[in-house]
Amino acid sequence: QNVILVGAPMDAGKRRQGCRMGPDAYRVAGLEQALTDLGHQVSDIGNVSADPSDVPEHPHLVALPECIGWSSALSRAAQETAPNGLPIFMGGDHALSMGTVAGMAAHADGIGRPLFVLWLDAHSDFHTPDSTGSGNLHGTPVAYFTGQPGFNAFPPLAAPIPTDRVGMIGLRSVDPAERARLEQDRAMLADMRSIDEHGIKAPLIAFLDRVRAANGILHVSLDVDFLDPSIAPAVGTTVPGGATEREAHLAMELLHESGLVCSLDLVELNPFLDERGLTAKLMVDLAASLLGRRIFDRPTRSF
Ligand code: DIR
Ligand code: MN
Ligand code: MN
Ligand code: MN
Repeated sequence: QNVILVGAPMDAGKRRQGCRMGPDAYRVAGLEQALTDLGHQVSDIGNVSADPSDVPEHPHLVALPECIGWSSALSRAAQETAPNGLPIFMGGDHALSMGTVAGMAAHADGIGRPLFVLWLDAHSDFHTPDSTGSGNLHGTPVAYFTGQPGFNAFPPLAAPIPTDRVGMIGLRSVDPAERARLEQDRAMLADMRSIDEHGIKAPLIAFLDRVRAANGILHVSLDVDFLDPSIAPAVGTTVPGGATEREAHLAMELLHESGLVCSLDLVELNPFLDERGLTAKLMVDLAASLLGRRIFDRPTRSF
């Protein structure tokens, strides 16, 4: 398979800085080699930069013009790379998904297949510019690409994604305004309790069945804080009680087996907060599992 690494050193989606170093951390941690070793044709096209924007700064929203500039640039990067392989967007903070998902949705629309989005995150990132208390736009991408109101300053969506094509797994920090809106909506929500009760396989397979039944393709957006902070400390918004290393690998292996994944965001890695590259290396290993790394094929004789 062709895999295209796209650097997205976006740091504008929140106040705390450091995610701009993410793409280089993935390069240093050996992402390209790990995927090449699996037999893929991997190319690293370098880093995207934000388009200029003439929207004025906003009194409450952090770095609004820069976030808009990243959205258009990354939407274009997605539409340019997706016809040639599976793009991996090396972030960068989670506001980058405004652009990558919008671009992938336009691509999917062009090939006549619905785009589904799997959001692996402690947070639902379902604030609108009107509901965000922090003003950090990394808390808003899902609301944007599903066409919620309040995003008039942002690039118009070629193909808004209906909320019933969104699955969220790993939730454990949802603000009241997000929760109120999610409860009205039709996204598939698996909070940490669901994982505790049913394991991570059950909600994931249920969602993948939805994608397959609709002949869809799947964009995966992996936020570092999906993972438990004890194994993934390099993120500005740690929330205790996250996915374990084994749960995360199982999810990646099931995603690989599904054959449905068309694109991947790796977001919120802040290498400035990492411990000897631990988090960067774990994210590389998870990407490798998603791209086919496994111990044995299944079914195997080993039970
Ligand atoms: C948080 C953002 N709910 C906010 N969430 C994060 O600022 O509104 N997403 N960190 O991953
Ligand atoms: Mn997020
Ligand atoms: Mn998060
Ligand atoms: Mn918040």
